[in-house]
Amino acid sequence: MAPTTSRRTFLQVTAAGTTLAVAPAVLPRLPALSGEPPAGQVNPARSTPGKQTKVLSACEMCTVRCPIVVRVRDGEVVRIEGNPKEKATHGAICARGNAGISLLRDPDRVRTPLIRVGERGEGKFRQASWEEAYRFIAERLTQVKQRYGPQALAMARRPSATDPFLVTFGKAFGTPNLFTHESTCPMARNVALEVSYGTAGVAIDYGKLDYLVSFGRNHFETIAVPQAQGLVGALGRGAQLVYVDPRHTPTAAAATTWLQIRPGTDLALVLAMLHVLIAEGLYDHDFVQRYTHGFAELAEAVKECTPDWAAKQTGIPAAKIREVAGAFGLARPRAVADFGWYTAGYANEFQLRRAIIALNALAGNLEVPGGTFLIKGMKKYAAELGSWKKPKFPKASAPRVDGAGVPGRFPLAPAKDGLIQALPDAIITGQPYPVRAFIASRFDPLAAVPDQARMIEAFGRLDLLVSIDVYVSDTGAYADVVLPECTYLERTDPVFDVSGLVPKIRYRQQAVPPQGEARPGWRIYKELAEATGIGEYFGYRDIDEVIAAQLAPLGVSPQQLAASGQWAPPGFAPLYLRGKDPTAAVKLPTASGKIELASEELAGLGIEPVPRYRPPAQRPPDRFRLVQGKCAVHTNSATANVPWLHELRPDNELWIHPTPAARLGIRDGDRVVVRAGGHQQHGKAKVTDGISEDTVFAYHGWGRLSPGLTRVRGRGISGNALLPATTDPVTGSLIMRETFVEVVKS
Ligand SMILES: Nc1nc2c(c(=O)[nH]1)N[C@H]1C(S)=C(S)[C@@H](COP(=O)(O)OP(=O)(O)OC[C@H]3O[C@@H](n4cnc5c(=O)[nH]c(N)nc54)[C@H](O)[C@@H]3O)O[C@H]1N2
Ligand SMILES: Nc1nc2c(c(=O)[nH]1)N[C@H]1C(S)=C(S)[C@@H](COP(=O)(O)OP(=O)(O)OC[C@H]3O[C@@H](n4cnc5c(=O)[nH]c(N)nc54)[C@H](O)[C@@H]3O)O[C@H]1N2
Ligand code: SF4
Ligand SMILES: [Mo]
Repeated sequence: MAPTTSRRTFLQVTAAGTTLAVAPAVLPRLPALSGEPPAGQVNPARSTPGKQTKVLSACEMCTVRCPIVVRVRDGEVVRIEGNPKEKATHGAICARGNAGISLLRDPDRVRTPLIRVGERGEGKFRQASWEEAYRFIAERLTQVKQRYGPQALAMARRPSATDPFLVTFGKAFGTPNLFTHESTCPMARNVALEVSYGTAGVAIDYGKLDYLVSFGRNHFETIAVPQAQGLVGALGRGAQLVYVDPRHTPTAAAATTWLQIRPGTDLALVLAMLHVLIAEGLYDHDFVQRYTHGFAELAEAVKECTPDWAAKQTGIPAAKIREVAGAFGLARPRAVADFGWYTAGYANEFQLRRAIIALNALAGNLEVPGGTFLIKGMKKYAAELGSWKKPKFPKASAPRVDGAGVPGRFPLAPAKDGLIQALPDAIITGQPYPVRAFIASRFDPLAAVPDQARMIEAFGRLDLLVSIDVYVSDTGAYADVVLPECTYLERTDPVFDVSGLVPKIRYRQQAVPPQGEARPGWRIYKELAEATGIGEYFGYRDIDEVIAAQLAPLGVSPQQLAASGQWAPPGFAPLYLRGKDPTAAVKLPTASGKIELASEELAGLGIEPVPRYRPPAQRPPDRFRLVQGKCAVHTNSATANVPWLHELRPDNELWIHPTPAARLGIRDGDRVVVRAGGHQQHGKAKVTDGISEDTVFAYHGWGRLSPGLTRVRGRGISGNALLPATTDPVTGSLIMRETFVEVVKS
């Protein structure tokens, strides 16, 4: 059981640890903000004293948003559990989901609006009223707009249920420069899916598959509970898991086969698997003919990619490659190659994902149980969610500053996401036009984006930097204004789509009153818009009105939704379009209407239309490739400071293989310095043969800057302080695993 923190330690921590001029932890409880909740929803302000109630909601400790039951007594959350009715999670949540209570109570949380009084980064703020904070932001935004045009505002967020408000604010203001974190995460995969299937809405039926090859998708450590549960079920039935990773992870431990590959060479392995499937006729001929385009070109491209060739690239024995390819072919159509999730790794990532898609096509696994499927979204299969009424948005005042989706620049990069790593250059150079104000919401670019030094320099040039967060994050420490959003346990969010094999919606309802002055996103954006003169776009009274408008086209009442936390159209069974008839029509939104194994769209852009091998960057002697990943008990950089999770893993270490460690005189636990590009980080060595000799590894999320993160500031190694911001010219994705570092004992 996770430890509980007493009120006394709370106060001690607050008094001793922080240089922030924030109020002490225990603040008066304010009444719920979202008005009278619909029937079936617990009104936190009115629950019976001493009585425990349950609120059905959605977790936000990561962006998977699992359905949860929050147990509440006397306005306090006493326990968070998984929603037992949810089949995909089997009613489970992960350690991070469990620790939501600890985030809620963390004295480090920001609970009032803050206005900077010190230098950027110093973390010195004064408390301000919401009205003052809004006025401050609105005045600077208005000046920026008058002087430079609305495009001089950039807004970035980690997508969440609050998105409709942020996006509405940005579009109403007139800027095209809305960013997500995507170029730091799945952009290469998503662009590969878009090019190949015409949509990124393709998913894997983990629970029913018989054979999975996963190329570093580390399911049992970097967890999405529904996927992990599906895979656990499949393994329990005897499914095979081949896990490919240069590092030994919990997934490697659970796998039938772990292939310790040379970093950045997965594409050679996949091309060789394609070669074997084609050469030995182990693929689904009928599927390929009916549903794919460009097979002949693909076959030609992999003709020379024999297992012997791939063995030289990957370090995996040719016989093993043959064996895995053969077993994959025999297990079809319930054989799946994982598309992956974090794909901001290597320069060949886009073609690797394209080749993985080809493996799935050769297995003929589209739209059959245990294969891959197109997400059966609300919009297409049930009814599109409604929205509150708003005036037409003005036309964006300029093309995107980063060239995402712009012909001649990054035509394939999704314009809705942008390239966050390009923002510092635009701010610093003023090219192609000035960007002078930046609002980061539920997103910490200083912790999440490479070339931290350049980002800090850019922040120094801004007329306005705002962070909307639950903490004074690293970005927050540099901000002019920090606006405290209340945590997911203290707010109701709009309904969101969680469709899979059935269309489905879920929402997050408030369980307890917000602490301090923290406010929900729907209210922050509405009030900020009113202060900025674009209030007419936020013509709702409260979140209940937004939800009622969303549900209106669906024929489900807010009360029904509140009682179950989620809703799927009745009578809609899991839908596999080829489940009964393997020849059934599946029309894909590509030029050919089929899976594009070869793509004329790519050829037209001067990009290889079929995947071909490109080796990873060469490692200079005496240097190590720096690789990162996420750990089981933290979410990215977001939870490093959350007390219970911090206690479970307070730090990261540098994994280094015993052979190079011995050469460098480094023993387990020694302090080391890691250097790259004129930057350095200090940390502790973990000497282990669970990592390739040429590679060092550190979990992501440490080496933090903000004085507001009292437990974690200055601890461990930050990758982004070392990595350059290298962009893949094809997809716009960052390339974050092609940097070589020097390691010395300190
Ligand atoms: N507990 C927990 N769960 C999470 C998250 C979290 O922070 N914590 N974050 C969520 C998010 S945002 C994401 S994007 C996903 C990320 O989930 P994953 O896609 O699984 O990504 P990572 O953890 O970044 O990296 C996974 C593995 O890639 C390996 N790797 C490095 N180089 C290579 C290579 O060349 N080939 C192969 N095959 N493997 C390589 C690394 O050693 C690492 O073990 O997890 C999500 N789930
Ligand atoms: N070097 C390196 N960089 C990486 C990665 C890596 O492996 N190595 N991984 C990348 C990946 S996969 C991803 S997805 C990104 C993730 O990076 P980010 O997109 O920044 O996401 P998080 O770290 O999950 O959380 C960001 C912020 O959200 C805040 N937050 C949490 N809950 C709430 C809330 O309810 N409201 C508000 N307003 N704020 C909240 C947190 O306090 C935190 O400051 O980082 C990427 N960057
Ligand atoms: S995977 Fe864990 S942290 Fe993420 S939403 Fe689910 S329970 Fe919460
Ligand atoms: Mo991610």
